Amino acid sequence: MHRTIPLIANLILLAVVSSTTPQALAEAPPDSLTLESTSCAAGPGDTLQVELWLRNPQQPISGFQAFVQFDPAALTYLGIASCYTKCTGATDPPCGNGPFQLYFPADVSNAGNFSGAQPGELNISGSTGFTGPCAAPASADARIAILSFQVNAGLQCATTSVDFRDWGALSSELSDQGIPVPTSLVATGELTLDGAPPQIACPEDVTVSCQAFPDIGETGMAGAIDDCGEPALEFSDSIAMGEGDPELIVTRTWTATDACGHTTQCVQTITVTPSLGDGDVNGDGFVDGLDVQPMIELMIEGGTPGPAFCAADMNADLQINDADAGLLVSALLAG
Ligand SMILES: [Ca+2]
Ligand SMILES: [Ca+2]
Ligand SMILES: [Ca+2]
Repeated sequence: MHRTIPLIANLILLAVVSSTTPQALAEAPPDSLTLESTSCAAGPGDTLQVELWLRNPQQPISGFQAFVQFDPAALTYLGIASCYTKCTGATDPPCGNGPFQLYFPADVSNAGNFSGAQPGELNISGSTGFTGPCAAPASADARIAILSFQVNAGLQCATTSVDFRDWGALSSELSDQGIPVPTSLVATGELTLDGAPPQIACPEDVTVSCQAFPDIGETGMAGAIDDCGEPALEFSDSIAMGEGDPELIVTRTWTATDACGHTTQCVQTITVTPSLGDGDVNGDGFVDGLDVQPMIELMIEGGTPGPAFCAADMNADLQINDADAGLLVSALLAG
């Protein structure tokens, strides 16, 4: 007989490495222009996307100018793969939903072509229309453009950033009806260019007793390495009854995640064998009436191997049911 026990949502964070990945700005400063990269999961030859956003406008915004700079030794601008999120006229999703209609340059692929341009410089600006459906000023967060870059060769694990700059006397800023709006500029911050997932090694498959199962010292830890830093390790379990003799088969999926969000998994099989429970379901050192209620809860809700489950499994069949409750009652009556 094969019975599947409800999957346990047993996700244990074993090690967390602080991530250098900039996240989308949950709380941007008022009236800000931001450069955001949702992922640094790009290595040499990969495409890195950086989005230009209007964030948290406190007043109507009808225009912007963004003078962008990047390290041309690290990144190559991919104009054709980039796009404005034009109010109208754009063809590639999600590039058809921005607040601004008029752009300079009209084609974002030419953002690096302007008088006096230096390598690594992009100039883009735009405004809402004077009339028509795109005439309303922006009043909410809006993605203005998606800028695509190729990560240059030999840069695995290098860091870079995409920033704002001034252009002569002009600043990167928002505006309304041609009047500059005091603007907070938020650049990408440091991006680790990482195109490779971590490597992971699972612990050996093991057989442990019910009581020993929750102890990671008994079942073993996975190991993981990443070329750009220490990855985070976590696992999740799914548990099913084994065939034949009472035993539980725990399929433990280990996942290593690097700071850029690449993941690698491996699977460990843990066989849990029964052991006689002592009835101390609440773990207070006594077998008494206080153990009845948690026993009933385990009977109703089920459970997975752990101190309470194993203590309640008084007939050692890896199930908590009437038989265990009866044995507990007998133990209580026997004093
Ligand atoms: Ca990596
Ligand atoms: Ca107890
Ligand atoms: Ca039992």
